[in-house]
Amino acid sequence: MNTQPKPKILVARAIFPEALAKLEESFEVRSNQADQIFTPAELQKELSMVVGALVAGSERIDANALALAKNLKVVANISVGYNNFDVPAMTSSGVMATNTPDVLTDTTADFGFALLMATARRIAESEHWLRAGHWDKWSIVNNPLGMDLHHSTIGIIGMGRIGQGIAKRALGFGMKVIYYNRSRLSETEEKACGATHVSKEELLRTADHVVLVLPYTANNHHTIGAKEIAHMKPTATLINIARGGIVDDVALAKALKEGKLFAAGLDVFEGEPNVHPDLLKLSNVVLAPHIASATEKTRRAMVDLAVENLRAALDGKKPPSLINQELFTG
Ligand code: 8YV
Repeated sequence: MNTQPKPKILVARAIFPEALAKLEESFEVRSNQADQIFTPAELQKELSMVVGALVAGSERIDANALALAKNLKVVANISVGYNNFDVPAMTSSGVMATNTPDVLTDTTADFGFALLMATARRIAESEHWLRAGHWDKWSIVNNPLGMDLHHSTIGIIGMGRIGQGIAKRALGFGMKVIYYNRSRLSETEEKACGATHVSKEELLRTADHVVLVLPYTANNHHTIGAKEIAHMKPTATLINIARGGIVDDVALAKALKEGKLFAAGLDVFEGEPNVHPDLLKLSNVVLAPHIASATEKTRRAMVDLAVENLRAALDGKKPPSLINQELFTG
């Protein structure tokens, strides 16, 4: 019989019970199934007691969080975006950082497209109109009239896996696809999604629908603000499934209110889970609570990949989605 004590890990947010039960076979798990988000002081204390942790976007892993974490080897994010990680601080503390790419690409691209359709065709607003009893007042001209997707131009900012997934869906709608990305795709990749690389300004000026799918970094803060919105067509829609902070929410609310943009669809917000009150007052914005990856199948796959990353790191193997590669020397 193995009498070795099981290594201690932290599961910082609620996960699927079967995944937790499986972890408990190999680890002593400090779990947070009550899902009360830790304060920074609580997180620091929790991390000081474990060798590995599963976290989500709600946990900021920085020098402060790591200050007492003398035995910590790995923090596995249940998320592809990792702007909640201070990667240099993790690397200098010798803590492996991992994320969950690929498993959520199609689900997130589906949602980006759904949000675009809901926004351009005013689906949420129409439902409110129906529920408010206005249907009997319908007419050819007095319906919530939307904007077409088919044969329009979609402009995608951030052309990674999810951006390319959205482009491929857009092709099925006969849309012209233009994109702006820090580095241009290869010719083969561009061909696969029928996409043409343009400057950010050209994209903003010519797209009927602008979709944001870029990762958040300090350099990307307010990629879309008043100046950028001023370049856009007043008939255009803006979709943000990337991260809060990429759009200046105050400038966006002002533009939507003043009719400088047709509509916006937002899954992410500055300071979420709070939403700027100016956005809450508007009818030409579709608001979603950061659910782009939220299907049961995909959330399970994200948890499973995060667990795989954690187990590999603690077994001395290379985690499949290691971010700070320099920490693996094996
Ligand atoms: C997560 C996400 O729901 O993967 C991402 O980058 O934004 C979402 O899938 C969220 O970050 C929870 O950790």
